[in-house]
Amino acid sequence: MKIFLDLVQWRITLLMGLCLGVMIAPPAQADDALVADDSLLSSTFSKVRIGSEVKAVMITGGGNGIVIVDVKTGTTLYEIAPSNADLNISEMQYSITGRIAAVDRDRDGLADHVYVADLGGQIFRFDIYNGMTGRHLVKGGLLADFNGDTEASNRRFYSGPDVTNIVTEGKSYFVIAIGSGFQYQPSNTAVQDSFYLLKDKGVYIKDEQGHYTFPSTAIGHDDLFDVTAHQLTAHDVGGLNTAQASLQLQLGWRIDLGGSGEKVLTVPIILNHQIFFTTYLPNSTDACQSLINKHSDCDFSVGHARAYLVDLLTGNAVVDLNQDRQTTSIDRYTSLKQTGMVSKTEIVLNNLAKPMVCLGEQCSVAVIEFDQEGNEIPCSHEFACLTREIFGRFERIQPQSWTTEIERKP
Ligand SMILES: [Ca+2]
Ligand SMILES: [Ca+2]
Repeated sequence: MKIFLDLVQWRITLLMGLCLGVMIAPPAQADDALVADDSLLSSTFSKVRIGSEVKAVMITGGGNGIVIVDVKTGTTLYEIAPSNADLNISEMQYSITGRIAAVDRDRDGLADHVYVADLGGQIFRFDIYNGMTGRHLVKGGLLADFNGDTEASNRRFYSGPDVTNIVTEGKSYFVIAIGSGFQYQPSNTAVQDSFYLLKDKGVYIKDEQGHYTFPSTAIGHDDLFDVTAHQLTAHDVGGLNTAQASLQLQLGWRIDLGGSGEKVLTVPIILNHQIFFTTYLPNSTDACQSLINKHSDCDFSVGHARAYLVDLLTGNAVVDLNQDRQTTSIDRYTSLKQTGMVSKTEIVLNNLAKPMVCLGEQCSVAVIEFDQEGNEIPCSHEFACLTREIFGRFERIQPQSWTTEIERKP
């Protein structure tokens, strides 16, 4: 996925996708802008302070571990691995190929938390204690493990998470949005893949040593509230209250993807308290078999894609996409016209009056438009209905306050 936001005073270029890097550069640093290419893979760029020295760093997945590299000298400053590293984490037994999300929680330009996901369906958080030196610079551990013991639950994260800070009703926590999918077997239908929204409260709770805390055991697939059936729209008040209470108590929600072999292969985007993500669905065996029976070719490698837009806190559909006057689970997504995987997702914001969202060859306006009399112009088709909700009434997004990793309630 790519987002471009070009403003006179300010520039963000955010490049995400199967191979990705992230650069967020205010104008003073624009000349140092790092351009993402395939070689950057899971890398993210930030700054850390070691002792009194501020260093520009690349944080990158290397095999089963992570290294923090000084971008000026190429020196490895810190290594996290299963063993023989500055920080040893025994659970790091799987490759890290997806985006690494770095969060600067106090906006001082220094990264404070780093989230990574691996091919074993695990999610880790690492906390950077800026100003410390040696092994004390980073602490961290396992947050969640969404991989089970069966073929159906063998979930993997090839692409990384998006992370944001939630401040609501006096409660503060981070949320991590991520979807699972076996990228190297796109036609696989044996795994039940899911989309997850995980709450991380440990970034607001410190232990007696002053360190951020972790769950005593990793959060699992069944620990999250299953919103697949869209119970949060129940018409009976009792059912609705029960569902809302359960959601409040649990450490997040999950949607078990409903299409045969449906999987997430790209990084989601959290924006405007919604999550925008795409899925890939392979051609089904049945569909192929019927073609083969008719002596036609069937290419298993070409499936199709869906675009989802869901509410950040509930996983619910945000708009009645198919316009049948009820908002249900199928209003979460629209099927894209293109066949195959979405390799390139773009939100193009270089025209502030009319930003566009493009998924593959399909483009549509990303804001709600009004006619000259101030009446809302209705959306014309499902994809248009979905994309225009991404920014809604665009002026609510204040460029100076918006970053991809931190989102606060207006
Ligand atoms: Ca910071
Ligand atoms: Ca509907």
